[in-house]
Amino acid sequence: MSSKYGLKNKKLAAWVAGIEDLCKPDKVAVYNGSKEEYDSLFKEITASGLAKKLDPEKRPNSFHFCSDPSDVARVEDRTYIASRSKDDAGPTNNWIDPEQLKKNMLKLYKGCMKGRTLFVIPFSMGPIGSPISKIGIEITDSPYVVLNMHIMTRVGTKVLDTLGEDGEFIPCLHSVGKPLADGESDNGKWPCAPIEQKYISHFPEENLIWSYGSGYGGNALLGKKCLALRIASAMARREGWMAEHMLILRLTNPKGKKYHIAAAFPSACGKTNLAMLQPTIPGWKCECIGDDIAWMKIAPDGSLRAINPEYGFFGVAPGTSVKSNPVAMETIRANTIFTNCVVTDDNDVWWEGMGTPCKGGTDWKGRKWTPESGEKGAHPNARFTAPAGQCPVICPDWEDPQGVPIDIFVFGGRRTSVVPLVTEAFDWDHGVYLGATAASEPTAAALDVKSAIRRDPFAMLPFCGYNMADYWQHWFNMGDKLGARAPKIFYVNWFRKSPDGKWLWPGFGDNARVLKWMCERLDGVAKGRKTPIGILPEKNELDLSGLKISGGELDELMAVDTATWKHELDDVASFMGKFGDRLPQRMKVQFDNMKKRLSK
Ligand code: OXD
Ligand code: MN
Repeated sequence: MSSKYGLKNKKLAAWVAGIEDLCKPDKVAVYNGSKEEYDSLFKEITASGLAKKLDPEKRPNSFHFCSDPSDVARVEDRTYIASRSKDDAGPTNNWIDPEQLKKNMLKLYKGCMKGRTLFVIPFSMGPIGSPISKIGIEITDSPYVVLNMHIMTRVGTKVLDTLGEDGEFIPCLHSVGKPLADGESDNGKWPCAPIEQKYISHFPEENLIWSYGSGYGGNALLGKKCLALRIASAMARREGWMAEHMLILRLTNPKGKKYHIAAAFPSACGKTNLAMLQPTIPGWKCECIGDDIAWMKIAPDGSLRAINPEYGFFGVAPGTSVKSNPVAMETIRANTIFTNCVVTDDNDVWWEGMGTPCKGGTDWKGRKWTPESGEKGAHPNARFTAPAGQCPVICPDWEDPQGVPIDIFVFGGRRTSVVPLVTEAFDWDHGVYLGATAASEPTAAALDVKSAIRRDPFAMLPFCGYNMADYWQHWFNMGDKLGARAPKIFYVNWFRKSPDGKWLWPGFGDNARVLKWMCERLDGVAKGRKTPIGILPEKNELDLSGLKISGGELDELMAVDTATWKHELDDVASFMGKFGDRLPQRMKVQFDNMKKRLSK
């Protein structure tokens, strides 16, 4: 028997009925994921003024949204991990008692969808039917969310068919938190709730997500950061797999040998650029599998297999140009949703750092704008949402349900000093230490930029759904299970500067030279040299052919200064101290070993 909305899954039918009763929408619609439904929803919301259709000659089938100025990014202070015990959330997460949180949020949810449609979005994170994939259902009252989820995940009837009558799913409840009075409409304005009413809540012990008050990005597209990282990381620990904030790429050498690399970097360190890298070294080819999240399981043959659970890219627009990322520019040429960019007078999009001039248009706040206006036209976190399948260098196996075998893990951050271009970990445990101590400098706006570094372990600081110390232990455990099949681990820093402030490394396509060295280490071709912090390339091992870089610059790029590294250890010690006796013993051993090596 199916429910009144044709939902055959019993748990789903009961959940939808309960939420309808609580939130009191005017209508309920189950999103079937067809092109017709996508197009007709866009027709409706362009007519309402919420979205603007861009010139189809310049940007076919693409749309632009302006959000509310109070709703432009992930809100980390309003993001909660509600486990029963505070210690299980750990010192790096915002914790609230789950009972209390539910009480607060139920009050907000009561009648919150009045005047709106409640959409039910069935979605799969990962190829439908893959042994690594998971099914989620998002209930939302935001058409913006429906349309973005259509691009970012696999949605619709095919997911419901896979779910069947008794299948398991992760319930994700979302509301913009702006009920409408009788006869009231949004009048084309982005609906959301004030900041103190925004909640992005995770209940990892129940695999449950409740989000209220924000319609933007990771706060509202619940498949991404909420499910695929925070909830999935907690599930992965319980079930013995890995959910990581990592891009995935395939590198092929001139002989046709393939290497698969998964890399974790904090936000604003060029993850999407690396995922779409075009090597400058002849004969090497790079293909993209994912740009933000990797789910990995140990296969029966002992290899670690990774899938990209997403179906699209939700990328930062400002700074994306033909020079910085030509592949991304090609990916977003059509069928793309833009948010908070400039809409030009000739009805295309533009942003700062696009590399082309703009005479004028409408800024992200909906005001007339010209380059002389004195303010940025696009919000710094303006975004594009584009189908991954449109990426010209998408790997032919990106949707392989079995995933790709990972050979190399890379961690990194943005450091203008101290950290060399590339370091290889001595072994798995040392690699876990490198990931755990990853740090980055903020890109701008910090008052004391020189000393301000943020420890962002495994780039998971805002995304780990449980105690970070237990997460490190999980990494040690995975290494034990993988044994000789464990990927090699490296740490990179593309951002080192000379004392007079010059970038020492060209970055972008030239980063392939560093990846090449990693592959050669894997194959035992490059020898490397031991230093107290790890293995660095031996002189002449890095392929610099055709690059203008002096011997002196290379020495600076690779320099390991023991005094500054000892100083760095003080900061690591105070960070690790936060975790008390939950800190894994093996992490303490790694710290002590590092200290000993630096004192020799
Ligand atoms: C993202 C992030 O948006 O990591 O992907 O902040
Ligand atoms: Mn990310």
